[in-house]
Amino acid sequence: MALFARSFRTGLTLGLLVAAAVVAAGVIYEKYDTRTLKRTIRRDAVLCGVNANFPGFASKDASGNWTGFDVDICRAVAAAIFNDPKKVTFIPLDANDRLTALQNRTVDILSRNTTWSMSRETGYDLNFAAVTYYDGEGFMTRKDRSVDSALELGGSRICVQTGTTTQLNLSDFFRANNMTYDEMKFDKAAEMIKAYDEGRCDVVTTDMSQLYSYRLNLAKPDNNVILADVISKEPLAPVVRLRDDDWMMIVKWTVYAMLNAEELGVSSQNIDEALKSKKPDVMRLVGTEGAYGEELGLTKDWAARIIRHVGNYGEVYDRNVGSGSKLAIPRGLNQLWSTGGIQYAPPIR
Ligand SMILES: N[C@@H](CCC(=O)N[C@@H](CS)C(=O)NCC(=O)O)C(=O)O
Repeated sequence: MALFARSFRTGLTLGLLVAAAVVAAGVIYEKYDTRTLKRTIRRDAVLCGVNANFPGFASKDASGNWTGFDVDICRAVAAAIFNDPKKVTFIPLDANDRLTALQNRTVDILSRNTTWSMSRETGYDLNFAAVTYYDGEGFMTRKDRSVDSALELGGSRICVQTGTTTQLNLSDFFRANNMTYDEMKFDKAAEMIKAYDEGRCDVVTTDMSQLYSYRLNLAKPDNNVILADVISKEPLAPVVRLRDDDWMMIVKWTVYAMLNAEELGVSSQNIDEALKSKKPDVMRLVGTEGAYGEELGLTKDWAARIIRHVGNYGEVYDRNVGSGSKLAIPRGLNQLWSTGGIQYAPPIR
C-alpha cells in the first residue's frame, strides 16, 4: 500500500512537472513567435503602425490615402512580399500607445518616427530594424523673441509631448546647463501645437523633422524660427518584435535594399534597364544573380519590386520630405556615406 502511495505521488509529481513544462514551452513558443510573415501573407496585408498626422512622414488625405516617408517604408515591405505596395493596413498610433501596440500584435511594424534607444529594446522586447532617418531634437520659438541659441531659453514655457524621448532630453539639457523651464506636457501632438500657436507656451520642442512639418501648419509659419541647436541623437527606425527574426530580416533588408539601390544608381525610373545590367552588384540587388530573395523567404526579385513600386532611398526622401516636398528638409546626415552623410547599408552579397 505504502509502495503504491509512493509511486502514485511520484507519478503525480512527474505529471505536474510535465504539465508545467508544456505550459512553459507554450509561453516560450509565444515569446519566440516567428510566424509574422505567414500571418501577413494569410491576411494579405502588412499591419503598419504610423503617426496619425505628421505630414511628410505619415498623413492621410481626404480620400483616405496614406502618404509619407514612414508610410513608404511599410509600402516597400508590402512590395517586397506581395509585389503590391497597396497591401498595407495603416493604424495610427499615439506616442504613448505605439510600443505596446507592437507588443500586443495590433501592428507588425511600427514605422512612426520612433527613436531607437536601449531601454525601448530591452524594456519592451522589441528590435529596431535599421535607421531610416537620422534626426535630433530641436526647438521652435517665435521670431519676435529674438532668441538665437537654445542656451537662451532659460525660464521659458516649453510645450512637449509625453511618452517621447523628447521629454527626457529636454530635462537633461536644462539640467546639464543649469537652466530652469516651465514644462507644459501634452498627450496629443495636436493639442501641443495648438497651445504653442495660441501663445500658451513660448517654445515647442520635438525632433527637427517634426518642427519643420508642424511649422507649415501654424497660423503664421514665417513668424517662427527653428533654432540651429540639436540637443540629442534621434535615430528613427522601424520597429518589430524581439525574437521575430525572419520578419526582422525582411524589414531590415527592405531598408538596406533601398539604400543600396540609391548607392548603385538604381531607381524606379531605370529599374528595367537595371534588370539587364551585367554589373555584379546591380545583378545581386535586382535578383538576376544569386538567391538572396529566396533566402529571406521571398522571391528573387524582392528588391526590384521595392524599387519599381516605391523607389530607392533618395527618391523616397526627396518626394516626401526633401527637395521635392513642401518640407524641403536638407538631406544632412541622411545623405549616403559616399556623399558625406552617415547612411550606410551593408552590402547584398
Ligand atoms: N522620436 C521621438 C519623438 C517621436 C514622437 O512621438 N513625437 C511626438 C511629438 S509631437 C509625436 O509624433 N506625436 C504625434 C502623436 O502622438 O500623435 C520618440 O521616439 O520618442
